[in-house]
Amino acid sequence: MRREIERSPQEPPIHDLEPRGINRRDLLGGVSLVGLGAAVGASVHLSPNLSGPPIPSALAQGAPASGGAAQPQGPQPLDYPGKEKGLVVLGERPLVAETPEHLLDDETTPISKFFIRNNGQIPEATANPDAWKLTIDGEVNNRLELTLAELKSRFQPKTYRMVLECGGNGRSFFQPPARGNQWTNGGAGCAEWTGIPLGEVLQAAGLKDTAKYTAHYGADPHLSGDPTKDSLSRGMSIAKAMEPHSLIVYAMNGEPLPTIHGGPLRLVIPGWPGSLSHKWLTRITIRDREHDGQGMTGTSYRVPNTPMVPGGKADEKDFRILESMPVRSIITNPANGTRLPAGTREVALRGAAWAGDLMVSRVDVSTDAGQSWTPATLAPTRNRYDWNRWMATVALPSDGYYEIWTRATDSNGKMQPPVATNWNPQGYGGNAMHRVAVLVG
Ligand SMILES: Nc1nc2c(c(=O)[nH]1)N[C@H]1C(S)=C(S)[C@@H](COP(=O)(O)O)O[C@H]1N2
Ligand SMILES: [Mo]
Repeated sequence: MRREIERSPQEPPIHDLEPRGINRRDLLGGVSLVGLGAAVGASVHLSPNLSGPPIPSALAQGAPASGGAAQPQGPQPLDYPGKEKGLVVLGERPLVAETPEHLLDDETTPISKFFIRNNGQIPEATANPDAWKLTIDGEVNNRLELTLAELKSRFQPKTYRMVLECGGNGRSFFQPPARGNQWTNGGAGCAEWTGIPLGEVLQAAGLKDTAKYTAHYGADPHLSGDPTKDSLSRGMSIAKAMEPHSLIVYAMNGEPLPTIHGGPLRLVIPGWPGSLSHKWLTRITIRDREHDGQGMTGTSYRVPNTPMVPGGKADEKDFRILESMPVRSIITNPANGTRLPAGTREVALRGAAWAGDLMVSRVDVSTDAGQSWTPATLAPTRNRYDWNRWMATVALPSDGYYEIWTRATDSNGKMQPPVATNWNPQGYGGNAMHRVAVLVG
């Protein structure tokens, strides 16, 4: 049986997933708003006829218990050293946790709020990070074996703030549900990554004419413990590997890369699915053809060339590898379910937007389900692959219930759809417009 890379064995079968509209994330909103004002109360319910963006009908059921154990169906808050409890566990073995949108309100995502995605076991922290070894082999003239210390001394480090986004981000918006971790929009974060451009290291190894594709290997044991199996082994075109922002990273937000994020050494391949950003990196083999490691075949990280019937049968021959991630914007403040004082007549919104390999050309917000739109102001990015923070103010003509929507458009003119489109078996590219509900009064 083929393993499905984005689905952890511990996840409930599809038919156990929460019904549409009762979204873990909304339940979370209900418990996490203590500092922001009361959650929207029992009067709130929402149109159930739109699949996709989160809708806070769950809030109408009252505040859920905060203890995950007491409420097995509710959101499971993460309990992990150095991580905020507000992160939501999507899977325990392997450990997967997402960041609710309102916790992505920092310009640079702190390590404590950064999402976690594993396919295998988490390796033990290494006692001597500088002695960590990376091998570059395959279609190269000089096989390289470099310690982290040598890597740092031989090459010029670069620091960029860049979005890392799981290929399955937004998967929960698909209808019928797609296989895998049910990410809302929280399988993404934007951190400052410090490392050595991968292209410079490949240049030092000397790429042969036959060099076509990378293959990534790391130190995380397979869940089964079987040493002959890789938890994950993905790869990319040489062209992507040679981009100046494709980094071999050893520091995150100015700190040594934490073990949970792949420390002491990982790849960060911005714009493309997070699975290319290999953690606990030990070896990159250059191949003369497309890599066929764990996570490269079948429908893993692949999307159909022609639109398929939602829930239908896939013809794997008609699939291509997912490369650049689609455009996405999120509202990071106010949080979904925020109650504003009676008489409030406008609300200042903050958010973030990004677009894979492309730029964000605009972000618009709506309080009338998309009948009219107000442009947001985009803050400049620091460097390519950084996200755009954005701001907007919208009028709230009376007290009562509002849904605020955001949509971004990329530099090719492609806009987020109101619902997740292009259904595919493993749920990639679910970039439906993000919505939050607020109650005035
Ligand atoms: N070695 C290894 N690297 C890995 C993974 C993994 O399971 N093993 N998961 C990948 C996936 S699917 C994602 S989305 C990112 C998540 O990185 P993070 O946990 O630092 O947020 O790591 C990638 N790198
Ligand atoms: Mo991922």
